[in-house]
Amino acid sequence: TVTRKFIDNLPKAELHVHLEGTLEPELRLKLAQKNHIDIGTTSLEALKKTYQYDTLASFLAVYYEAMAVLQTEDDFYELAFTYLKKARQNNVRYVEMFFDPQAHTSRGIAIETVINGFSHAAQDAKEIGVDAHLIMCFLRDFSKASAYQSLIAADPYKDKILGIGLDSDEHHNPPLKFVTSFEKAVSAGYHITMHADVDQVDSINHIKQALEIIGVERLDHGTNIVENPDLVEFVSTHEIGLTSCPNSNKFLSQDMKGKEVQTLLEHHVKVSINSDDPAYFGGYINDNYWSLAQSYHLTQEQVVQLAKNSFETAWITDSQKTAYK
Ligand code: ES4
Ligand code: ZN
Repeated sequence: TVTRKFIDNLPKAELHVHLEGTLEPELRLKLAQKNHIDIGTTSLEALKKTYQYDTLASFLAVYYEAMAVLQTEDDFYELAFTYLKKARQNNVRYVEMFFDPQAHTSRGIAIETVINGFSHAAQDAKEIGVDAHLIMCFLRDFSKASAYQSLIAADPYKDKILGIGLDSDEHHNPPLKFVTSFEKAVSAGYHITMHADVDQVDSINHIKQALEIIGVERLDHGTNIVENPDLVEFVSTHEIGLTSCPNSNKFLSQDMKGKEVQTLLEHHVKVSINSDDPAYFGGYINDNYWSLAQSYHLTQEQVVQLAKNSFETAWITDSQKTAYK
């Protein structure tokens, strides 16, 4: 078995964390006061009581509502740098962070404000020993035209963005809806990944589209491929990274999907452990490793393999990788 101390000390890469999902109620309250935004209460206790969700849709409603307090470049900077300091405390040496520009542009914030704030924080993270990069996501419950516009709008900031992802509500929003934008993203030199949230309707078909037609390099969640031996074989031979998020799964599916993670490890699939939306799902990356390790009695070897997989499926070159090992 493995101790909490072992997990805490292990160097890790985090590949699946939404910056907007790191907005703690405390910072939300502080920014609401600073920006004079009415969020219905000034009490932290009362605010925390509104954090109630047990499905992807009910979670996303609270999550988008909370973002209203993010207004200025400084706000986006503070959000990201606060997360990056916590990541460093968790011994995260390398991170690729998702963000949702459409969740901000749709309420009148310029994409420049969002990207400049986040990327400035990523630059400053070097000084605290974290190598940080950005993945821009399309909201899959917005139109395909909106995704395309978002990609065009990001063009002036291309050197600040490592990859393109797809998140938000998966129901009736398959990967193929966005095939044009993802093709364009690949030709522009971006890495690509997509969410395949656990226990979603038509998930296996969505995963097939993502892997076989769009050609994603990673799948976010995606652990239910264990149902389908052909997909396990595909993901294993093509070294597709799967970013699993135990505490998120526990909230939204009442199951950490630890059995699935263990099965994937047995099949040499490069699955990793991540925090998803740590301000909403009860903890940062070490809490996620720890809850999974405890609930499923993971061995030290399994935990080390999960951390190795996080570096091996990161979008860094082999020479960069040796620096972390
Ligand atoms: C998300 Cl858990 C999850 N699924 C889909 N989209 C998201 N955005 C933030 N967290
Ligand atoms: Zn996610």
